Amino acid sequence: MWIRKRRGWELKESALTPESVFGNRRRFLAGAAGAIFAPALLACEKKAAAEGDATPDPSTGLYPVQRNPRYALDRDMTAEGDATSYNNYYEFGTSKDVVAAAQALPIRPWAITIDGMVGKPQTIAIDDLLKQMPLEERAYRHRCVEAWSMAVPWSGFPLSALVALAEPQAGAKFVRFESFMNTQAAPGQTDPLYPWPYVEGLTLAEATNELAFIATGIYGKPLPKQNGAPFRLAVPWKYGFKSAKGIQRITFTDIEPTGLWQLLQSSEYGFYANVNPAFPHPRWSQESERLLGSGERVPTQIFNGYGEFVAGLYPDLNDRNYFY
Ligand SMILES: Nc1nc2c(c(=O)[nH]1)N[C@H]1C(S)=C(S)[C@@H](COP(=O)(O)O)O[C@H]1N2
Ligand SMILES: [Mo]
Repeated sequence: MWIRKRRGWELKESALTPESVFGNRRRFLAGAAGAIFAPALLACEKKAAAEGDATPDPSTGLYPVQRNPRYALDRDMTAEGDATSYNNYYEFGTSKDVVAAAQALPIRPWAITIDGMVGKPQTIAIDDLLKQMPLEERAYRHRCVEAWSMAVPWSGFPLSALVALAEPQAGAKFVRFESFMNTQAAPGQTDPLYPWPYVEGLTLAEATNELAFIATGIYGKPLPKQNGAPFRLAVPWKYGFKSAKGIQRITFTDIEPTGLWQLLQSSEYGFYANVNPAFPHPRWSQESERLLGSGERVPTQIFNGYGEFVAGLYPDLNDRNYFY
């Protein structure tokens, strides 16, 4: 069995095993096509890593920020080394080992464009935005749809503060998050099997729920590139793929946004994707999860344990549409 105690230095090796038990995320894609593109991708990844962008992060001095005690954990915090070395970031490759490749992404200058159905459309530089936002730390659980999980201290601000800045129009019902597009830095984005850029969406009610958080830091420091620097979502009651990384554009709309995973395989990845152990993924159970680091398996909770905050958003807990 692959459930055993793992130490930090063993992570790279252990990272290869667990998801193969459930089947690779992209196994639904034609196996032959995947095999053809994989070697080209590896060569690109190495090149990008070698060219890495080493500009110091100008937001370093902002952290650490005060922890908000309202959001309690039911488990130990994941070790920093585990949360920052086992990542999903398909722009930089399909393995969990994207740290080196992700360093090629330039994260300054970086602007966030707010557009669509808003009273205050604007493009704002990340460091100007950080000065205006109420920064705090929140310890949140994170549950990947692949059934691994972690608990991390994000730094950042409530998404509702950014929604307020945008002044959504009365007809706006959804918020669409679009991540960066940079085929020079991100070799995964040259893989034609994926409909880049990465897109995700929330209803406006979800976006203004107190739990919805924009993370700009983690472990009292600016976000590392592999964790989505400089600006990502953290919506801990949903499967991890909803928490888009490397966001550059936020659009308010009356049309339900279609995420990248949903576009790829709508029978497996839907719009809501709220965590629920009672609804299995078509190819694996969601009843339990593997903690990054210890490898311990624990039961998965509905809404990832955040039901007290968000259950009211979803009128029918038996409706599968809310849970994939
Ligand atoms: N842009 C982008 N955002 C993304 C992903 C991605 O591939 N690209 N992967 C998602 C998935 S599946 C998960 S589990 C989390 C992983 O975040 P982490 O690497 O910081 O743990 O990011 C999510 N956001
Ligand atoms: Mo994920």
